[in-house]
Amino acid sequence: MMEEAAKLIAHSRFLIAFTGAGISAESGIPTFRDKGGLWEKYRVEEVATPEAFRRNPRLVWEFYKMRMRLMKEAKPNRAHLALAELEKMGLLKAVITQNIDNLHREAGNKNVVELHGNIYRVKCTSCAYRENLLDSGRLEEFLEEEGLPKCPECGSLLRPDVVWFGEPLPQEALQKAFKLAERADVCLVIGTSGQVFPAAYVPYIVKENGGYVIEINPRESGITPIADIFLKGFAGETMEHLLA
Ligand code: BV8
Ligand code: ZN
Repeated sequence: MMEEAAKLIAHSRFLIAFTGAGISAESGIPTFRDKGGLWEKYRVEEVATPEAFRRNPRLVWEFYKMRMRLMKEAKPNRAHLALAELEKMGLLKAVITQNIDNLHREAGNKNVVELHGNIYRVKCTSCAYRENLLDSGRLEEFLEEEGLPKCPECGSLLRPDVVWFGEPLPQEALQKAFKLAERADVCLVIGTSGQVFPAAYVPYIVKENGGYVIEINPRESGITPIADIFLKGFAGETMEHLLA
């Protein structure tokens, strides 16, 4: 299986990767639906929906600031670095990620499509103000602030620039992801339970267009039934074997 997968990748014409929280698990970032995952401590309805934010913005900001603190300490792991290597080799055309942890960019990938936003970006709930706290260098100060973050332009509440349940995905990112999936002859699916839509359509679109799906996951997922090759294992060591 491993050799077959390595061959498919080496001879691919248009390789893409579709990643979820599992690829960042080895960087110390908890996944959502595994044991000890995020949704065990917080109910998603309480922290990742527009209603939750309207009802209790303090709780939602507590949740996202906790994740910002965690993610800013996290480093890309061997799996992220392997994908950056594949892009450098000219094989990997894009990474389509559900993750908001910025680790694919930090690993060196240039062509990254973020379907669910980015934890370091905040946006105003009223005007068009947006800020990437990493680029503006205000992340530390922002995390120190006690009260609810307010827009410097109009004074309204700021929110995380991520996609909550019940919210539409950024149209441009979603269209780009689906076009990439249509063109892909091989799609590496790494570390996703494949339960969240419309993101999880990506591997299905690859299949519908005659592409191959290689899945890397220590356990079966919603994608496994359509995977041509299922490499049961952790992302880091499996990606290293694939590139060996
Ligand atoms: C939408 C926010 C419509 C940012 C996330 C009712 C109303 C509206 C919509 C719905 C509804 N009911 C259902 C829906 C659809 C809903 C949905 O799909 N729900 C599911 C749960 C049934 N989708 C939506 O709501 C989407 N919006 O449909 O809007 C609309 C359209 C037009 C106009 C108005 C409305 C929005 C979905 C986005 C939600 N936001 N995150 C954040 O805080 O992160 S989703 C959340 O789950 C994360 O983003 C995460 O990326 C995503 C998917 O999870 P995974 O990445 O797969 O992670 P998970 O923990 O599940 O799995 C980890 C995997 O890794 C496991 O398989 C594990 O085995 C594996 N693993 C573990 N360790 C390793 C490993 N693999 C490799 N190596 C390891 N070491
Ligand atoms: Zn504003």
